[in-house]
Amino acid sequence: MLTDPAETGAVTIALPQDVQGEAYDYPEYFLARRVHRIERRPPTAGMIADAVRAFAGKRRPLLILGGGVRYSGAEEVFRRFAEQFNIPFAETQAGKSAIPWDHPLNLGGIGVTGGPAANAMAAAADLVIGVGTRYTDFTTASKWLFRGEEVRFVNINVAPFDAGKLDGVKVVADARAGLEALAAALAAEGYHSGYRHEIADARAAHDAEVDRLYARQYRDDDFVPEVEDGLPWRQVLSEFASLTGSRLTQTEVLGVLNRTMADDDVIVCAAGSLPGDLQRLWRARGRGTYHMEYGYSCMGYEVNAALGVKLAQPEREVFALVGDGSYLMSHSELVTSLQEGVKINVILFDNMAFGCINNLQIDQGMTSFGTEFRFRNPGTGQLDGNLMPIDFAANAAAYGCKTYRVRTIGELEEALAAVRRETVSTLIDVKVMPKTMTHGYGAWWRVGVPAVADSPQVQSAYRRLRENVGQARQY
Ligand SMILES: Cc1ncc(C[n+]2csc(CCOP(=O)(O)OP(=O)(O)O)c2C)c(N)n1
Ligand SMILES: [Mg+2]
Repeated sequence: MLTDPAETGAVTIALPQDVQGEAYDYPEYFLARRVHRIERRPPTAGMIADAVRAFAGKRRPLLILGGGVRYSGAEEVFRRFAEQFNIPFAETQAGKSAIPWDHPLNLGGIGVTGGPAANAMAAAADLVIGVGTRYTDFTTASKWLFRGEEVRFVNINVAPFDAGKLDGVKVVADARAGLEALAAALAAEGYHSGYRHEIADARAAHDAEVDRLYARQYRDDDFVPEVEDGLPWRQVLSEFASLTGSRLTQTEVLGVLNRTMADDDVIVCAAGSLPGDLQRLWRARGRGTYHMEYGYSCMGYEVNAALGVKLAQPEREVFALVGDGSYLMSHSELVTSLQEGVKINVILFDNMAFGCINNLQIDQGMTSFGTEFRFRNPGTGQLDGNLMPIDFAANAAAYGCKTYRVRTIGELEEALAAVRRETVSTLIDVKVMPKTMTHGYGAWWRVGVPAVADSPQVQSAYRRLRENVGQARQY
């Protein structure tokens, strides 16, 4: 099964302790050498004919570049397909960095954590061609994103389960083989999209937004954070600034990282507000330089996976981008990296919060509850005391890492230059202001909200939920 591209994946083998000590005489043939050929599954003529029919009369097609494009080594074929028929493409988390950000057809990230270009084009698309995508809840904005009256789907995927999603035309095939066959058939039909200036316009709007966010700086008097919600953020930001001495915004820090990293440096990330910010803002230049765990968005993956990436690609500089919450959940392989002499770099974004969950709970009608890292207040008995400062640099230094404390852009630039010269693992403890991550762009995410509640805010969040569910596709 693991040699099947559709079924492959991580495996856990759990043996009871007593079984591990037992002996068993396996027949020799069981251990005989076997060669498993990993074939590129070709599409059938019938599948391609169905797919070509779905293109008929479609003027506003949109490609989705999923992780399968990378796993199949289909990057170049995908790029040529897009260029040949003038079809823009949107990136999923797993697909990002297959094709550089500045390709004229690249619209950037799509979905709940996507940006303005891809989401606007998705809303207007009349045909979506998903290549190697699982159409997760995030990519489809809980099936709400694609709202063109006539929109249909063509899905190239080795997994039949995924190929059938959104009532699509199923091209159950390897991404590269499927795209090659479809390109030949579409060329024979003389297909071409109907776009004129729309792609360049959408890209320009997206780029301007990224530039704006990379330049976002805090000012004491008139600053309004990107996530302007019901948290008393004015108070929280000034408390944060006086406690840490930092006035850095998360998006300006990402701008500096993007500008200073080498084209083949790898970034690793998984959970918190960073995946959304990175899918929207990260300008990936080198192929395979963006490694995001977004199957489960599992907190604690970042530091540990960075070690795995470094073992696989020792010639590259590897950076784990991790929130304070995720770092606290698990970072134990930092110690392993020191033990093994395998250098990784951790860039820790400390906003003293489960920031994205704080945003989410307030957006769903709650007040801030247990998601800011605050001391328990003896007066109220609640977790609403002062913010709890943690010296993460001291924590990693105790293990033996080289560490840096960052509160200004100057300190950040110095630290980024310094870590490249190090041979041991490093940690940069960057204090970033709460609420300065990006917000959403023309997407929605289905989150459970109580149907019955006293709070008018929760009642209205529930009404919004029902409205959006009503607009989403059923299947
Ligand atoms: C193992 C695990 N538990 C819980 C969650 C739900 N969750 C997603 S992000 C998050 C908080 C992340 O906080 P932090 O790492 O500080 O990132 P921030 O949102 O502040 O940027 C939680 C609890 C998860 N994704 N994975
Ligand atoms: Mg945090």
